[in-house]
Amino acid sequence: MEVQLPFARSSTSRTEPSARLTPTQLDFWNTNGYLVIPNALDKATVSSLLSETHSMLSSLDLQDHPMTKFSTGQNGRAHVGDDYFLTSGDKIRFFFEEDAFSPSGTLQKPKERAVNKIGHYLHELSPSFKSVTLNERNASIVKSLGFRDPRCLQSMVICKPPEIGAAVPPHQDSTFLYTEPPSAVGFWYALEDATKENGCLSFARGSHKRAPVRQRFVRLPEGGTGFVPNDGSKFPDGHDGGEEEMEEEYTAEEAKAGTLVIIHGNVLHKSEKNTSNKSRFIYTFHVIEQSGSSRYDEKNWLQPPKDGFSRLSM
Ligand SMILES: O=C(O)CCC(=O)C(=O)O
Repeated sequence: MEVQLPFARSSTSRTEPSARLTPTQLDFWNTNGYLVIPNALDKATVSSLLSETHSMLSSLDLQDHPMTKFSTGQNGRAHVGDDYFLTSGDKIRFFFEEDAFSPSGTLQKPKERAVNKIGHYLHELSPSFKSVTLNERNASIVKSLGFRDPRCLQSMVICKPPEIGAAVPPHQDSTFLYTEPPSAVGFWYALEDATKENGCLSFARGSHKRAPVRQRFVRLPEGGTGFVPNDGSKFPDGHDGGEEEMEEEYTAEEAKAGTLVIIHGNVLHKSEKNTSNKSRFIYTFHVIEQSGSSRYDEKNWLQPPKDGFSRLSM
């Protein structure tokens, strides 16, 4: 469901107005664990991010690429966890769709239609992605959600190419980006229309209040990555009170290009395979709390770059 209200603008900056969420938006967020904000990016910005994405894809050199596929670990396959992935936190790297390859391992799609995602440091290394990430407006949004020192720790373009763009199974972002206590929030910007046909997001509404973060996705001592039980806090406030097992129902949220979806780290969400002939490019980045007692540890698959995670604003 779209919450159509515009951001509440403050007059602190002429060039980049800050944007607190309105009471109606906050109410939707608190009830459902996500928020859809149409027209958050104007057409010119969307078009410049898309052309930057196309130019990154065309500059991808297959000769010296390890052909790492992005696997979410379904159907008995290992989750992606090679060195190319583990050291991508301060680089721009390309991860392929599993279905872009023949059974014998040959790439059978043009590279522009074979990449699953590009990550994970666009927010520092690409000026156009940096400017839509590290800014006062995004800082104001997360400050209205209670953040004190919000830091961006990863960013990516998810391409979901036509016909083969893989499904993303139900998950909680705090499984992958764990802080003690959990604090992750995702920003997801549609760069093209996301529809049921090309794999828009779906949410188990309200699951952020009942679904504990039971697992963490970590670097394994023997190498690679895997899921381990979470022995820390399972909800953001550190109180494990809301646990409730239930069969979840998912609500699809179609989103026009330029729409922002904000995602709570505990909310269960997913997207289906793109079986259509249209791509579904989106840009997403994640924010964690870094102030005071919030802790980010060395078990996380993603480790901070040498200067630490990026401040959302000065
Ligand atoms: O864009 C998608 O299909 C999934 C994105 C997602 O679930 C995430 O970034 O947490």
